[in-house]
Amino acid sequence: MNKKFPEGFLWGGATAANQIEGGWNEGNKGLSIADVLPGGKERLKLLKEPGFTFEIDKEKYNYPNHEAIDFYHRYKEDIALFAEMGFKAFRMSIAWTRIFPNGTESEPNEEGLAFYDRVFDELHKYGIEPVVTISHYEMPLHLAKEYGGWRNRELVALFERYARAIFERYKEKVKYWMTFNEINGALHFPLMSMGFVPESEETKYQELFQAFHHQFVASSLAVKACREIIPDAKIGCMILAAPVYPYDCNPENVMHALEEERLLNFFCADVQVRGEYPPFIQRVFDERGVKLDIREGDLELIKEHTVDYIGLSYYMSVTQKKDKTDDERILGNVFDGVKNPFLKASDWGWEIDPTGLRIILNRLYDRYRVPLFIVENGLGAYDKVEEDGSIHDDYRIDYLRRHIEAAREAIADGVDLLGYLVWGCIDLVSASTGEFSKRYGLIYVDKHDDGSGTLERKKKKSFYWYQNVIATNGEQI
Ligand code: BGP
Repeated sequence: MNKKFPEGFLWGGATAANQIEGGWNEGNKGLSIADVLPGGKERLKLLKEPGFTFEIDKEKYNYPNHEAIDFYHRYKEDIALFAEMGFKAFRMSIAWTRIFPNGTESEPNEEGLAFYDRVFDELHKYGIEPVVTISHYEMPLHLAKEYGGWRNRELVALFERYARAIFERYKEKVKYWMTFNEINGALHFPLMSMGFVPESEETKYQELFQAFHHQFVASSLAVKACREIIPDAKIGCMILAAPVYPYDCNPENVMHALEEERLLNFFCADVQVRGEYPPFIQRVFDERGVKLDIREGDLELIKEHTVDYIGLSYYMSVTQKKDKTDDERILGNVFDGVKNPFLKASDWGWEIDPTGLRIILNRLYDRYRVPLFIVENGLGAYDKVEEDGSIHDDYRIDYLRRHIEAAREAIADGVDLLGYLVWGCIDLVSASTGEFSKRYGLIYVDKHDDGSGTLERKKKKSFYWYQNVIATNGEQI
């Protein structure tokens, strides 16, 4: 049995523009959704509340994404550290607002384009392959405020213009692309990726699924453009992957888990990989009063321009029970599931389940037969800096080791896996809470929830551990 990682396996780390760059108003960058999201508990609340105002109120809130970890100015130092760890690949996103500040301009912003040229050149200097997400949990604020986000069909053409501009500019430098980060995550947090919070419970699903449809069409147009402009590129979708388990063998719970699994893991991937809406979704639409406005040619476009691979994030599994009491619910999880008695949770209530990674990789590969790419996995934890400056994050090493082992098992099961990227390889702003204290990094950044800190970078114990994992191509973990 082959229990090795293949030659050329893409080891590395992953980030997103708004969570690392800072420089929120430099280089002619426009305001993005991420720039108006406050840090801390407020963020979680606002993400779900209808009537979000999109105003910056510095008296009331702090805005962690404004400076983030200042990658905008420190990218050389950071990339040198990634190279020291031996990264083969680095996932980052392009901020749409650096290229089209409002999203509606007819020409791209040269300063923004030039910034990413410098970043890609720096990566190539060390032989690191950039893996680029076109839209990672942010969009021009103008499009959210004035257009209503992805509910508006006009965004399709604006996104295509943006995608074409970056393919043209970076065709020699970027060969791995993904369209929308965690496209399916919008079922839970639409504000960041879709630019709106549904107006009411009654209209929620109509708004969400129509916005999904627009993103699917936009994604297909991007795939089409990518094939024309960069024929040797690979372009993927990106989903938040979490296997759904039934709480027990009560068939009612098994059926409920199956329905949840389809919606969470398979709905978007079916459209983007198989090129068609799955049969099960019609019932969901009927039960939730959804009537899609599908224009002529949309379904053909979706059918013809499917993705090459599935990028996925993996943090937890979800356990489902049809009727759950409040006591059974797991608090803090992104999903409304019940506690799994076999699993422990992180400090943020995310249930840690390495075998779940093997399960979901198998389920996805069984269903789609296209290469998979783990483009996010990691542990958000509180780190302590010792007096001598060292950081002993053995809990993170343990987490990563067990997940990499699970990935290796999945490869032995026959799964075609392109690579493994540690989420937040350098500490960054948490997407869901806006905190700095929820740290994922192998590299520590001296920046704190109240905005203080020198921004100094320090290597954690996990830095050295991962360096060895990569050097041995996963033989020593
Ligand atoms: C994914 C997002 C990332 C990232 C990660 C960790 O959902 O794609 O942007 O932030 O989750 O989540 P958090 O930052 O909320 O801990």
